Amino acid sequence: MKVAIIFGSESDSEIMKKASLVLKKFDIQVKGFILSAHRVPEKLEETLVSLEQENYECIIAGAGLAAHLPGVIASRTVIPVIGVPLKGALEGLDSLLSIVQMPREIPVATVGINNAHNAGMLAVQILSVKYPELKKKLLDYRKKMKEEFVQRSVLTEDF
Ligand code: RP5
Repeated sequence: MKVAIIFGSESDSEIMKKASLVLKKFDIQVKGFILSAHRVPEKLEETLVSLEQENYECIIAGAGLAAHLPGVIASRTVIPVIGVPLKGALEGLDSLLSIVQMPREIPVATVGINNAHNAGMLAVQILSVKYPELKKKLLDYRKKMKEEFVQRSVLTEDF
């Protein structure tokens, strides 16, 4: 089980790390790359070819501002791409719209602004269709999450 995480700048690392933490919790192999569709397009292209050859099953791509990176990646591979809009300006609305509004034929699944955690969760769900042991872990995780939520739902008297 292998997922690649690609983002446009070192300044995206802190947020994108959250996707990696989720994937590692589910014992998914993660490889991260700082690559940019406008700064190093050739290097991006080479990397996508090797991800295809190495049978990566999902790509999480984070970008801010004119966030074309996830769309460019999706145009060069049929590995499913999950885009993470990062908040660089305009509260992140610019990157959210750039990523979610992909024209017909080349989709990018898009999570909320800065929500790299959910990108990790969605990648786990995508892979769980193929791997029964991962599906079991995911169901156990959901069950635990639900139990913990219920435990916290009764507020103390001093609230
Ligand atoms: C995008 O531009 C990156 O994804 C980053 O979010 C934003 C700013 O990049 P830096 O100027 O910090 O390198 O390409």
